[in-house]
Amino acid sequence: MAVKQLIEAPLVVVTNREPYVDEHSESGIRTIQKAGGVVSALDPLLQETGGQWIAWGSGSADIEVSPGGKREVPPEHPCYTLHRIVLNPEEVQGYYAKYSNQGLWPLSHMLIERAQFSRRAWQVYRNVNQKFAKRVNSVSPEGAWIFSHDYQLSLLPALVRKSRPDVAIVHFWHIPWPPLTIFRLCPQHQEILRGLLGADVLGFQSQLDVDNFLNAIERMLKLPVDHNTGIITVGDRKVRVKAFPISIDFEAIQKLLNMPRIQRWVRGIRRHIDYRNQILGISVDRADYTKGLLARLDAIKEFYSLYPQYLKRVTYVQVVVPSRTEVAEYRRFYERVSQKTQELNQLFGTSSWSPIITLPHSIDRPRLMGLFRAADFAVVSSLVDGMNLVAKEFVAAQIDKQGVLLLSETTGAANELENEAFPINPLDPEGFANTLHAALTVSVEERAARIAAMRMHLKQNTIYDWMEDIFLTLKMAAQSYV
Ligand code: GDG
Repeated sequence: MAVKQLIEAPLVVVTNREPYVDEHSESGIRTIQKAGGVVSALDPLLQETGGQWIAWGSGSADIEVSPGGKREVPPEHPCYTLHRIVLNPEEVQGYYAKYSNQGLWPLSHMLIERAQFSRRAWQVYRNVNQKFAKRVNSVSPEGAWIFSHDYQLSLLPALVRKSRPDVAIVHFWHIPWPPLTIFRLCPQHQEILRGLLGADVLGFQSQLDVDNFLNAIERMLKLPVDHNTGIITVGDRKVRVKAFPISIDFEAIQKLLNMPRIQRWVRGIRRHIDYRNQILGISVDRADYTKGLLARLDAIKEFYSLYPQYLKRVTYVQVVVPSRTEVAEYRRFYERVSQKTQELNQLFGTSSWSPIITLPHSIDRPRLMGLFRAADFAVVSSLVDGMNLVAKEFVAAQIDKQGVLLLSETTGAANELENEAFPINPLDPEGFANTLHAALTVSVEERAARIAAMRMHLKQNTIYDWMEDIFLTLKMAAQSYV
C-alpha cells in the first residue's frame, strides 16, 4: 500500500465505532468485522503499519475479551491494538444518542427543527470526549500521528493537544458543516470550534464545508483566517483546513465482483429480471431521515402516477438497514418508512407484482456489490449528505456499464459526479419522477458513456488517494508549524 510509505510516525486512529466488535451469540462469542468505508480503509493500513485504534467498545462481549480494555486485532493474526472505551448506559445516552445524534447530527444536516440540545447531555458528551482523550494521551507514543474522526469527538483534538504537544493531529469531519446561522444554534458552538482547533489539520468532505467552517471561525472566534490557503492562526499555532472528498476502494469492489459465487448471483438476478422483461432499481441506506427515504417514496408514487407504463415493469429493491435504534426518533422513522412503503404497495401492487421490495436488514458486502452490478438504476436521494459512498459504490460496481445513477444534488458525491449522474432534488417529487423517466429512456450508448466517465474518475480517486492526501497534508503541517 503506497500510503504506508507516507506514515512517518506511530499511528493512532480514534473513532466512535470500533473496527471489530465482540458479540455474544448462541454459539459463543463472535467477532464481527465492521465494513464501513473508513474501517475498510484504515484497518488494512494499521494491519501493515501496526499502531493503535481507540473506539467505544459497544459489543456485548467486548469487555469480556479485552483485559485492561485492550484487544489485539485482527483476532486470527493480530497486527495492531484496539483500545475499547467502556461507556455506561447513561454515557451512551448523553454522549451518543442525545448530544451527537439528536443534536449535532441533525444540526449539521441543517434539519434544525429536529435538533435538540441539553446541558445535561453536553456535560456527558464532554466527559466522554475527555475519556477518549485520556486514553489517546496514555497510549500514544512520542510524536505519534493521531487520526480522529467526526462529530462525536469534536472536543478531542484540543483535549489531546493540551497535554500532548508532541503529537500531530488530523481530525476528519464526515458530515456537512452547516452555514454560520445554523451552526450558531448549537448552544456550545464556541467550545466545539475550540475543540476542533486543537488539530493541526482539519478535513471536510467539500470546499463548501470548508468555507462554512472558516466563516464560523472568523465570525464566532474572531481568529485570523486565510481563505486562500485555509490556514487559521491560533496563537502561535496554525491549523490547516482542507477538503478531502472521501472515496471507495475501487479495485476491492472489482475483486468482489469477480468472485464466482457473486458472478452466479448476478447472473441469476439478471436472468430473472430479463425473463420478466423488468427493469431493476435499487437504493441502499441506513434508516436515517437525512437519506430522504420518505421523499423518495413520494417521488415513486408520482412516477407511477405520471408514467403508468412502468407499472409491473420495474422491480425496485430498497435495502433499509435499521440504524441508531438507541434513539426513539430513529425507531419511529423506520416505522414510518415501512408504513409508507406498504401503502404504496397496496396502491399500485397486484397479486404478482409489488412496486417496492424491502430488504429490511444488512446484506453482506459482496452481494451488495452484486446487486449494484445487476441493477439498471440506483437512486440516492439524501436531503443532505456529507458524501454518500453508496453512489460511488454503485458506479464502481457497474462493470457492464448499463445502469444509470439518480443522485441528489445535495450530496457531497454530486460535486464529483454531477455531470454524468442524473441530478435530482429530493423535495421535488414531480421533477424526480420526470428525471427517473428520462434516465430510463436514454440510449445504451449514453448510459455507457456516463458510467465510463464516472468509473474513470473513481478509479483515479480512491479511498487510498484520500488517505494519502490527508497524511501528506499532516506531514507538511507537522514539519512547517512545529
Ligand atoms: C457518513 C456520512 C459519508 C449500507 N447498507 C449496507 C451496507 N452499507 C454501507 C454502504 C456504504 C456505507 O454503508 C454507507 O455509507 P454512506 O456514505 O452512504 O453513509 P453514512 O453511513 O451516513 O456515513 C456520509 C460517510 O460517513 C463516509 O465519510 O459518505 O455522508 O453521513 O459503504 O455500502 N453495507 C453492507 N450491507 C448493507 O446492507 N455490507
